[in-house]
Amino acid sequence: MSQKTVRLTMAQAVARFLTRQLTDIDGERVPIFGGVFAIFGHGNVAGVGEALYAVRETLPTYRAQNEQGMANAAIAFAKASFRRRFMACTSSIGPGALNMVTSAALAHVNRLPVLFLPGDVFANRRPDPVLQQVEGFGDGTISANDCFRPVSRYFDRITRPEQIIPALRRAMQVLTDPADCGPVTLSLCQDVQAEAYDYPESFFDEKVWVPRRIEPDRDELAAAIKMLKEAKKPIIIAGGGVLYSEASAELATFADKHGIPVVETQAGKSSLPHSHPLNMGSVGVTGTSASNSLAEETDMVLAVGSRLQDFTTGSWALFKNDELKIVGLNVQLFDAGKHNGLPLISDARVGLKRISAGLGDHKADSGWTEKAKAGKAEWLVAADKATATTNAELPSDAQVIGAVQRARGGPKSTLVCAAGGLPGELHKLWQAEEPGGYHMEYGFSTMGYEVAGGLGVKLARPERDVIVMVGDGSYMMLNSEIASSIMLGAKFTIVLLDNAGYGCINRLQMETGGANFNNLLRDTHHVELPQIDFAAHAAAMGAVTRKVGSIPELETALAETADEARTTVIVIDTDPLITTEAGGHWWDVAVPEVSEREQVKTARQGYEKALQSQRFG
Ligand SMILES: Cc1ncc(C[n+]2csc(CCOP(=O)(O)OP(=O)(O)O)c2C)c(N)n1
Ligand SMILES: [Mg+2]
Repeated sequence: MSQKTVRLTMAQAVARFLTRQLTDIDGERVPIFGGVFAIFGHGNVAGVGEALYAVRETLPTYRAQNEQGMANAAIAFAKASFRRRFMACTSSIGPGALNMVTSAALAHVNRLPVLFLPGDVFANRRPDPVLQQVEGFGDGTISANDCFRPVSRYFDRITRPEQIIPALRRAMQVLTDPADCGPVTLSLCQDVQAEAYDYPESFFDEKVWVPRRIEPDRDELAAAIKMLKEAKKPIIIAGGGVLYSEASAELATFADKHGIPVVETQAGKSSLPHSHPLNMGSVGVTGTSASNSLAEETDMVLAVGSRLQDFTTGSWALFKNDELKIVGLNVQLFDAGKHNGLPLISDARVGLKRISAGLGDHKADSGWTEKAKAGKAEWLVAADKATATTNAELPSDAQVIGAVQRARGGPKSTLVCAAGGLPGELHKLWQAEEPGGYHMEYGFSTMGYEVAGGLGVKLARPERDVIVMVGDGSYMMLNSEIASSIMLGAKFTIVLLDNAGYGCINRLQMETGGANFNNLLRDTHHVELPQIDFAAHAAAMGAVTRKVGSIPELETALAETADEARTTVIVIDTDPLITTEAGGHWWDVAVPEVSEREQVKTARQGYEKALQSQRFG
């Protein structure tokens, strides 16, 4: 057999292969890789850098400011694309590579696709130790990039140029597989990037990837239908899998037809429009009173595309019905069978359709459906109260959310957030009308995701009004991709809530009996209290900036800057102590068993009592 071959370096083979991977979006063939984020160093500039230059017209390379920032932007791109498209990230060896490890974990937890291409040490070991090489005394095969292993769905180290052929094929399988989807790391030894090989031409044939929609197993489906028919008080938990399967229309039809209320996780919020009568809103620790009162009573949870993390289940103390049964409708058995749930392995869209067909005209008790609607009406009154305008000198996060919603909310906006007090408030209060209109990274809740995430969302969805809400702490941790957004003309709006510290952790500290210590800036060891001028800081990177002194001023600034051509940062001072009282649920945060502080002893008593409501296993 004589295969036609083409002589390329390994890095050139990677670049060419990536350009040939396509997908189909609404009948249009588009590259599946939206581009490559790159920060070069000696570990990738000569090999990968030269190769990316050659394909720059078809596979754009974007220069970022920080490897974690660029990786977070790439992950946000994939999330905003409902995993249908994704990006690659290349770094040098050592610090550049390890700056991406946190992002790899973020993608791993959130089941989001991203291709990491960090440079690695010389496979031939001739110049060892190279600059930035970590040397293992007892293991010659170890390099810093081994840190990617536990946080990659697939890891490979490329020590010969031909290894890239099976490695890239496997990488594409993992990136596009609905169940295994997550970060892939191909660690590219520097010398091997530059080595030539005669690659089969067929390796570079165009390939169109379409999402696999798994049909449910007949017996699992029958069991799930039977359980739903027998259930007196069923609810649906909508997780991120509903959005990734683009199953919103099927979920709405299902809820309407069978009268089953829907509660949303952080990743699943915006699965149904806020205005849908059976969308009860957020569930769990940051849940609405409407969702949580149903969850307390429910005898049957249909969890669709959810990891059932502790914020969703109220650390497994939320569900109070002894008869509770769980069906896990999920592409991944690992999630589907959690907490003794009946697994229903299926794509969300297909699974909902099949269950609905099996249920026929079956409807949940009308009393249950009516109770849900009444609970929602009651919740909306509480939510309106929390988000109403105010002239307070230091408004609450909820009041800022209300202002952003009034000025710029609506079907065209996408709200981006990740960590701090805001995710809980937004989960309860933000009103998303379109799938993906709410973009919350709350699997890893990584401080610093917000600004970089805004960039990734804007690159994926340029038609949307992207609004990032971020606390002062998260902003300080990672903000430099503002400069990248100016460079790329990928404009979005940042609303920065400055409460002078880690407000949510300070509140958690107080709730667990702790002294106010090391969270708010005023409670830290300091010689001088920092007075950070965030507007000046963002302006120095080229952003349009405003500092506003009240909620009405914020609304005006948001309206006035809506059409700015550049990324805009609006800063407002907020109260670190106020949160929305309505809704919510206990969260398991371990309180010390012994302490000299009376407040800790009291908190411990409350903690031990709360633990009694927890179901285990
Ligand atoms: C990288 C990272 N480090 C630490 C934490 C723990 N943490 C969660 S929220 C938070 C404080 C966030 O402060 P800020 O952004 O100002 O929001 P606020 O709590 O004031 O609303 C911290 C330290 C985290 N989630 N991510
Ligand atoms: Mg803060």
